[in-house]
Amino acid sequence: MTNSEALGIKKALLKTIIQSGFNISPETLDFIIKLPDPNKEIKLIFKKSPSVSDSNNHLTKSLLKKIIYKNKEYFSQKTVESLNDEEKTSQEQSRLKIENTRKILRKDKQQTIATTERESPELAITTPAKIKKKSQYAGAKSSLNFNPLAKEFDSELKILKDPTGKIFTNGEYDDFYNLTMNKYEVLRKLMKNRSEVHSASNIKNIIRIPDQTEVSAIGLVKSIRKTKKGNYFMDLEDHTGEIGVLINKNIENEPEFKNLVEKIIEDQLLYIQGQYSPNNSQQRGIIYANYITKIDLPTDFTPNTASEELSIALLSDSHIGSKEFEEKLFLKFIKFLTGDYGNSKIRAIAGKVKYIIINGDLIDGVGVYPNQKEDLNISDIFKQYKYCSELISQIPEYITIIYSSGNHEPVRNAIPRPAVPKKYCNPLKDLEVVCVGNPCLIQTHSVNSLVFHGDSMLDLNMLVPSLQNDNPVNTMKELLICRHLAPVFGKKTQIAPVDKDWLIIDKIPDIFHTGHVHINGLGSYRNVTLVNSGCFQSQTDFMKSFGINPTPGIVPVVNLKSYEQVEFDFKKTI
Ligand code: D5M
Ligand code: FE
Ligand code: ZN
Repeated sequence: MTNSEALGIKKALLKTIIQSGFNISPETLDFIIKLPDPNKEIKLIFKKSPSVSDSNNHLTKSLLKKIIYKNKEYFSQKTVESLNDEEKTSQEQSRLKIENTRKILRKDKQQTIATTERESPELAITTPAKIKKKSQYAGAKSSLNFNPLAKEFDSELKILKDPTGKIFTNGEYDDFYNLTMNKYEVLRKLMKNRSEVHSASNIKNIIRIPDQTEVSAIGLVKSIRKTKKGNYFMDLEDHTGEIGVLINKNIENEPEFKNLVEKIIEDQLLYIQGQYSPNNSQQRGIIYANYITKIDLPTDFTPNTASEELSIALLSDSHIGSKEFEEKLFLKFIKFLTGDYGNSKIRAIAGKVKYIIINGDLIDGVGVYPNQKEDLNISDIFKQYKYCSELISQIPEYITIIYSSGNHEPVRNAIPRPAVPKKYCNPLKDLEVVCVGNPCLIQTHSVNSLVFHGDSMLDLNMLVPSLQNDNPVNTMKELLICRHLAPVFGKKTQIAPVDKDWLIIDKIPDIFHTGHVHINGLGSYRNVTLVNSGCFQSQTDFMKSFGINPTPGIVPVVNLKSYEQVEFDFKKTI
């Protein structure tokens, strides 16, 4: 049989399985394919599945074995024998796999984690941990092949800010007006906290001044353009009026200002100091700016730290249900969490993971973009969640999972977004996954993480030439500098007109976590840890059309005590 024939059979079989309402892992599918008559056997498996009590339409390998053993008389001799053969070889295979992992880990010079340490024989892994539903897992110490530190500590999670249930809107003009006023007032207050910003005048008062005078103002950028002579001209407005501001092109000789000016876009709040020149030959007076600043972060920000050596794994954009979902990489991540992956050093890091944040696009959803159906292998949203829960149920119970909504979740597209309603993600709720809105601020063991899917980052990257999709950390920095998660209004990012601006970064987070771009990045800015998660989905035609080269399978883990950041690239290491 050629490879393409084998793939054809596999696809047809998968279709039958999904159409029959079953979810299946690739491992189980590979096993079924190898049965003497897979098409016949699968129908029999469906028929006999109710005979096994934990049959929940998730066709895992262990369930499959139970069904076959329990109904031996119905299945062919060869099928039952193949089960026995499988049993014998599986231990050997898992040993080989682990050997292989270690070899690759040692060879791979580019890996983020040093694997020079030798594996101690007593820690050698023989069989993968079998962790079923969390409720079944509780107290099942023997399920884990290592002794995770995180298991010793209770979870300390607080949701500090969550828009869920507080973001109703009529979509009327008043709502937009209130939103803008609230944004201006709160940002202005933040700007005034800067030591050099104490004497800003209302614009209405500035335009009444009859003589040339040194002035300062705080306003939102209404428009900005480059003049024929290469200077910048902008209209700045506050709640009292509007004024023209000229920024001399010579500012470009000062790198610090050039960097700031080239990133000025509409709707940002600025503080301007300069010489006001009343209306001479011009229609109205203008300010010749000699100093400009955005709100920014203070230079002396000190992050909160956990008192224990626990850490947080930051995920997003797994797009479960998509044909391009990288399930194998996701399963490797789960193995990492259960201590079945890598050497003792890697397992020590895995054992510290106490929290996982899933920052949106956990599922691919349905009807998110035109013709999405063609890209899905699970086209029912409930089944997508069921499949998610099958995967997530394998994560050890002592890890707290927080799930925030992205643009693929079954909630509104405009930000801020509420948490996914229980009716969709019930199986996840059963696993005690904490569902929250987006953006949200959460506290884990004293450390505050600002969780934002990242919708607006693409707008910023499009408008500012020096910001690019393949370096999301720079865009994240800019959001912090603007102290706003969507500093430009009216572009691709849909912003809901609610009366309070949930997108203002008023409280400085210790960790700032985004996703959406599908390209991972790690960094820091003024002691704030910046993480863009990347994804678990390989390139779709949709991404290709936007020139996005995704980086699937990389998981950043941040230590909550030391802020040490480690990236696990599950694509590289096995
Ligand atoms: O976004 C998938 C990828 O595609 C991600 O890298 C963002 C990018 N994307 C999504 N929508 C757009 C638009 N409208 N323009 C440019 N790039 C886009 P996801 O949210 O996972 O569907
Ligand atoms: Fe996504
Ligand atoms: Zn997204």
